[in-house]
Amino acid sequence: GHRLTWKAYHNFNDIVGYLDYLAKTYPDLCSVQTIGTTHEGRALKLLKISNGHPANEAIWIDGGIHAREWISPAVTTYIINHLVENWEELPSYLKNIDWHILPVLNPDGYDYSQKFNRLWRKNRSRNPGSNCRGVDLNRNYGYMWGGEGTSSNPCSEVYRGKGAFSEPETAAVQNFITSQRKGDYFKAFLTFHSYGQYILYPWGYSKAITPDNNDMKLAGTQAATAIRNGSGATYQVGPAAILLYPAAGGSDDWAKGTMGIKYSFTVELRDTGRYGFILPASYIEQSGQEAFNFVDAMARSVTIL
Ligand code: 0X9
Ligand code: ZN
Repeated sequence: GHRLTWKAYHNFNDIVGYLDYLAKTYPDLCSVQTIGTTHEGRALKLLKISNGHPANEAIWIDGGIHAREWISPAVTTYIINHLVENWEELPSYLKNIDWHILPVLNPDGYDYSQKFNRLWRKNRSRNPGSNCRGVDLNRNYGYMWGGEGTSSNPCSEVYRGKGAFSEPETAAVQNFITSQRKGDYFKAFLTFHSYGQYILYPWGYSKAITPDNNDMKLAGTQAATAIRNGSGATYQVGPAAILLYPAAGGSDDWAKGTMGIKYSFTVELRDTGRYGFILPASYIEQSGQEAFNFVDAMARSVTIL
């Protein structure tokens, strides 16, 4: 294991090596857990950062569910680095949280996008009866699975899979989150994508508005303000189906609708279209700082100050 730079996009093995390095270097703060195994046999490794206080609440962060959105694993590892390397100086509302961070939820797809097809989106599962590979993992979660904005065609970029949680990656997330302390241990569920500069919250499956829409809007707006105060970048805030498009089976809807995690957000990172998915690595530091400011604002919003 070893540290990472923020000047290049790293491959999956290097990212996992970084998690292992942290667990070895900071054993009182960091631990690595394998929550599942992909179709191609890669371990889904999650980093827990915690001071071990039993009263802590938790925040979930994942990245890399869509293979081609390389900025996402880059910023989730940036967030990890920022938390761990500055731990002693962090405010107590950040230190009294159990952080569960999975930087690469779709490592098979990520690897494929680095080696063979830069714009690959799905995982790499085989689909019986079809020559097309892969399921869109953000159409495979169990809340309103199969609805609008999804496809039953294995060749589609938004193929939902043959059933909810049919994929090892989504099943691993479901198993892990349901296996954690019950009650409202998880205060927030945050998932990083690109691109477009949006802070999205449920619902994604339909344009229906949640009963607590105003709470989500407030937390989202405060986070957008924190980002803007940092870098000047503008992030739009709103319900996913309205601001973007309806798409069912997303992880954000499942976190809120099934798991009851009130503050569930999808962040679409930089940029607004100039480079799109092919964002140059020179944007990692700036995007990482924006994502950290987002997470910091969320942690403030969801915990008692
Ligand atoms: O379509 C998606 O999965 C996300 N956009 S992306 O361009 N990164 O693919 C948006 C997901 C928003 N949430 C839901 N629709 N549930
Ligand atoms: Zn995405």
